[in-house]
Amino acid sequence: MEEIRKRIDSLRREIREHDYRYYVLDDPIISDAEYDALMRELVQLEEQYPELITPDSPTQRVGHEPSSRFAPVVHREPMLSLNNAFSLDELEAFRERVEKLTGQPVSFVCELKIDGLSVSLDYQDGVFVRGATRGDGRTGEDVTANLRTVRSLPLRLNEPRTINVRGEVFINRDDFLAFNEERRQAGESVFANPRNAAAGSLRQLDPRLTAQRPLDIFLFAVESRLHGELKTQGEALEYLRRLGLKVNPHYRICRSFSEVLEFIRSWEEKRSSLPYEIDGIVIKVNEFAAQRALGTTARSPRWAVAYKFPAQQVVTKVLNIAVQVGRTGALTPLAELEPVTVAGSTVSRATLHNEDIIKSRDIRIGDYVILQKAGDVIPEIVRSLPERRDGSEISFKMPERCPSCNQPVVREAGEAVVRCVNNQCPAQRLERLIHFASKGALDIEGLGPAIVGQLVDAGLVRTPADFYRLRREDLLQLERFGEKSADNLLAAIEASKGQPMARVLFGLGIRLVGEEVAREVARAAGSFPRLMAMGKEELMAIPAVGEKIAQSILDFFAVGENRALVEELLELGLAQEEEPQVQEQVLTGLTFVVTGRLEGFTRSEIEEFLRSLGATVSSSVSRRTSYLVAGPGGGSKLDRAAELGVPILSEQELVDFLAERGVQLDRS
Ligand code: 0OX
Repeated sequence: MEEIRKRIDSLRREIREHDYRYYVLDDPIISDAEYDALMRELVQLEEQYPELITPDSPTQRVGHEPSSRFAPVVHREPMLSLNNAFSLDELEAFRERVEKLTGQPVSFVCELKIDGLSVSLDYQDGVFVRGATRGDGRTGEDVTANLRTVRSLPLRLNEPRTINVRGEVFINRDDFLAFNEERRQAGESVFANPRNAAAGSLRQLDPRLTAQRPLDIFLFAVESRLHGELKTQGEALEYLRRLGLKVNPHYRICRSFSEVLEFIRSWEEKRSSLPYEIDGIVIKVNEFAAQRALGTTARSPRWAVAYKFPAQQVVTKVLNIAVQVGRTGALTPLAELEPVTVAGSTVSRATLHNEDIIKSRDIRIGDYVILQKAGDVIPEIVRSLPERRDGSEISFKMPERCPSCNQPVVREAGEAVVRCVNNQCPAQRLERLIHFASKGALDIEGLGPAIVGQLVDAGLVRTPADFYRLRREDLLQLERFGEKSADNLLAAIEASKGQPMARVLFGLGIRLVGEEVAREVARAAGSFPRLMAMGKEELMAIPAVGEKIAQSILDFFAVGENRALVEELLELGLAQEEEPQVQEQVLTGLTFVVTGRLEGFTRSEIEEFLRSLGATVSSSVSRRTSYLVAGPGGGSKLDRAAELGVPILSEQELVDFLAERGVQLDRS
């Protein structure tokens, strides 16, 4: 018994830790399958020994505690989670239970299990008024402002209904890869998979950042109040679609269980052809009457089950753990693997992200490890196989000095990343030069990593400005350079002088300044001299620039060498002035709330526009609100504004208000 109690305690501790990493940090260190295994072991033990159940056991709640960063939302109906079936046997058990409990034949609806995060949406008189995460199933987080930025989420339904619906927010695989690449290039940490990226994006504190994330949504449930007028899940899905909500088209109503099995089989094969990740199939009893008869447990409905696809895992060996120094100085451990094929491609390397992950997964050089392709995207080392060790394995330790420049590295408090902070570090310099010439930046044809390396080794190039001082005779001395290739490269370098400021800015490799941010900053500043003169407030007035980005830009230009580089580039003829499009900040100090339906814009467009003029935009009316902008269907915000004496502007009045301040607001 004591043994059991100990095991239960240790499982609970482990699960809590993983919950925290998964839900709070968006940075899990074990696979879903492993997590499920821990949870199942705990559930089984508690079933055997119910006297050991405590109210704070992870089995006693559905999800995670809502974080205090967002306002809590109590779900009118709890957001249930799904029981999993990991084998066809377990699926068969589900069917038998359903048949036994209903005592009659039922039909099923099979849906793709979208690998994202569940949300609840409230529409009032057809207008999207609130959205929340699932949280612990009873209380979630108010992420309305962030959900408003999801383009496929209609802010108004086709019918003026008051309704609660549920769905899954996710990111397409390609969008995820591009987004991660952009983060990598901007020196930011990358997400392990699309699900984490979606979760992190939806729980951004600044909706302007969420707006730049490629979030998407599928809806799959209506509140039970509608179960009178709608008789089946199939009808509910059709109805959601009629309302204008996005419903995944690949669902099927199955009259028999063999059709369910056929559906599962066919999607196991086809899943990789979908643009988004699915991690299984959800099987739901179709008839709402039968659903009601089956009921729910505290955690999940008895009328539904999630069949989880087996993860694609293989075993391979870690030959070495190398440490790469990135452009921003981040040291990243990289496992070099004995090449294996997993989910259709050969993998010989896998990032280990950071030291903490290597420690927690206990991965040593020489270990056999389980390699998984999470949803066919990025290969990931899930864990080591200690039972296969022979004693020759070597523990990994992050070097205390940069492997390139030998200067001491630093790890900032609260950060998992170790950095080389030596601006002169050769590895960083090389990466910065490669980045400067790369496709998203100056896009200099023929100036790829190998040639840049050659130029650096020959002592011809130290900073990006040196590219523009290369001479024909310099290149001709180099191996593999003939007259033609030298001329071509010089022409490509010369041509890059015409690239817009945004690309040069991105090419500088300022931390947190990705392509998109660089475009917005360049547009707002108009020129480098103006940008270098901007203060923090001014920078932060640019949509897409939050405090961290503003600080990063200031830090960059505070370094004399960086300013000198930009000045040299300008002298060489790069980034010549463009028309400044900087908006005068005529609304600084004013707070706006926008409600109801507007004619010429979406609400988020008008909000972004107001912000670009210096206004603060809030989602609720308070004493601090300067103006409420209200279109038809405004609802409760109008009452609140009237109550507090907050002036209300119609759309036309807003246009006039802005015109008086010299700003033209064009309806499209
Ligand atoms: C999904 C998905 C998730 C309704 C009752 C319990 C779970 N990830 O695609 N959940 C549900 O259903 C809810 N359906 C789905 N398709």
